[in-house]
Amino acid sequence: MATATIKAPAATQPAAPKYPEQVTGMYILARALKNIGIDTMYGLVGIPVTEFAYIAQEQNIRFVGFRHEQQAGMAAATHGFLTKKPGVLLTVSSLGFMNGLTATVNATVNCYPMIQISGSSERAPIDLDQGAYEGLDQLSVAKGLVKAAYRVNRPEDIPLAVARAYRAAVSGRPGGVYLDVTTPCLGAVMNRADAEKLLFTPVDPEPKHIPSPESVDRAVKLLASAKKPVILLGKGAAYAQVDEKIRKLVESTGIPFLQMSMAKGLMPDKHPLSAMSCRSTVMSQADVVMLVGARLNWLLSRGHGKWNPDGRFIQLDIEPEEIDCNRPIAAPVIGDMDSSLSAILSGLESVKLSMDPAWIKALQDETKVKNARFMARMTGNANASPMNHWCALNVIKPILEANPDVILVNEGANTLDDTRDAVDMTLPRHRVDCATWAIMGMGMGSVVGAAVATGKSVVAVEGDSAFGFSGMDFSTVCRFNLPCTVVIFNNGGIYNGVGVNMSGNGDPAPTTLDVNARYDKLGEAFGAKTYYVTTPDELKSALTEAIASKKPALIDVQLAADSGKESGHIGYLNPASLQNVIV
Ligand code: ADP
Ligand code: TZD
Ligand code: MG
Repeated sequence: MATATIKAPAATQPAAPKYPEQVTGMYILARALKNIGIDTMYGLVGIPVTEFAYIAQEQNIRFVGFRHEQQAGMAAATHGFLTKKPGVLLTVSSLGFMNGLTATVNATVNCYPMIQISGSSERAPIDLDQGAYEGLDQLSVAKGLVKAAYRVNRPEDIPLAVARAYRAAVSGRPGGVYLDVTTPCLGAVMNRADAEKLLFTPVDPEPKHIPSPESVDRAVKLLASAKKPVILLGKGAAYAQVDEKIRKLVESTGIPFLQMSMAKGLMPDKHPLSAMSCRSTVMSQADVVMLVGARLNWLLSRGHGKWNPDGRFIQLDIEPEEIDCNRPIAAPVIGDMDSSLSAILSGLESVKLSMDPAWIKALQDETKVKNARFMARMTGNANASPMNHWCALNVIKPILEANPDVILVNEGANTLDDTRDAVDMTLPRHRVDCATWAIMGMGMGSVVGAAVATGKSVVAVEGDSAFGFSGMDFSTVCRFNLPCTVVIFNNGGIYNGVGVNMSGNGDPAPTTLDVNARYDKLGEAFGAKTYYVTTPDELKSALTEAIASKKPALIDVQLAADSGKESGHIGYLNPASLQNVIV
């Protein structure tokens, strides 16, 4: 393809300040963020935050500019999950704020620490509803949806406001925090020396929370009494970065484990104690379940359904209100994961476990059978033409497993469920997906956030519908020249491309998208290396080359339109399915 190279004009950023002894609120905000350890900001600029972003860059805060605030927010959230430090999102007022808020609320739901900083209009015309530029009472909108929300009106309050936002994001159960900074506050001028004196480093922003000895004792005794125990690891355990203690808990007790989607790799999925392939058996038979940073929410049938009604639960969590939310918890241990695991590990030293050795043997035997069945399903589809999800995953699985340090981002319905089940993870915090809310549209933001926060390579496996929510921000992957490969499973629709519009009016069905779309052309527009693949061999060589290149790449994988079932693995959540209604 012939491309014209347009030369950028000379720099357009603001000149050096004329009065260096005077500084603005924007400067103080940048200094306060830098001072507290924020080195990256994701966002999308315009009035009133453009100059602030320039100043932040000048202060060596990396600014990663996006095409849509939601994606910038998904990047900040992913940054928070992977690093245990709040990711920061910068938005303009009103719609920019609203676009970003979706991601901040999603971060709150998922317990990722992040801070959304938004410029806002001056108070007086907002409060009297007088039609201010991009006028919206943003603080009121954010409150109630996020973990904490603050507004800062005076430049001298900025360092405190930043410290409070940081503390709120990372302490206790992590979450999304909103910080509203008014236009007058951003522009207000202060004496530089006075401003510098306000900067401070907060003491102990993420305090330890030591569990009570009684709660630990109760949990240890219950675990020791179990004949068929299981340890269930969630993304809170992955987030807490206590990998060695988790390994010790599993290996010193020999108790089998399950891992929730984003906890995969905390223990290697292929570990001999992994019961991942016998989830139903574990749910129905375990007599003691130890939840480690996992909630008993819809992803675990809210503690009912297949679960053994007589099973008893131990739950390690930092959030006391989580306990008993769906089912009585016999042994809650409230504390930060590091402290709780330390206490449990030392408690376990003086007890004898009663686990039945036949339990492990039965699970390992079942694992062998189930894994063989799973592999037969993949290899049985190896030559499908056109390709289907399993055929494509049969190629992708060994490549990703041979590159364990690549972070896997994953969204879609069948694309999500099948990829999660197919690709074994080896390392902690190497899988980021649509998580607790099962939202589409975390893709490109998470790809950018993961690559920027860790410096690692990223591969995203995206359904064609899922990709559509964030596709334009593939341009951000390219602009920042990140080592990321985006793989799109194009089956032409939401779940598949064979939906039927029963009116016969010629419109596409509600689930139908574009099975003939050439997503690779979209990648070409931004200068990425692109591939359009129709066979397993083409996919193999494209993915291998793309990962090795450490450059932006996009692979459009042509699937059959009938590949994939409605709602993937969770069709039972549809209203008619819940009522067993047929039509
Ligand atoms: P999953 O979806 O993997 O099951 P969830 O997001 O439902 O995981 O649960 C994560 C849990 O981990 C939350 O209840 C949260 O309060 C808890 N958590 C997060 N960070 C910590 C921590 N540092 N120490 C203890 N618990 C934590
Ligand atoms: N909108 C948002 C924000 N989140 C959602 N989860 C949905 C809509 C509904 N939805 C799903 O739950 S999965 C999905 C949608 C639109 C897309 C599935 O299609 P896909 O994957 O192309 O991404 P498969 O492989 O075709 O199933
Ligand atoms: Mg699809």
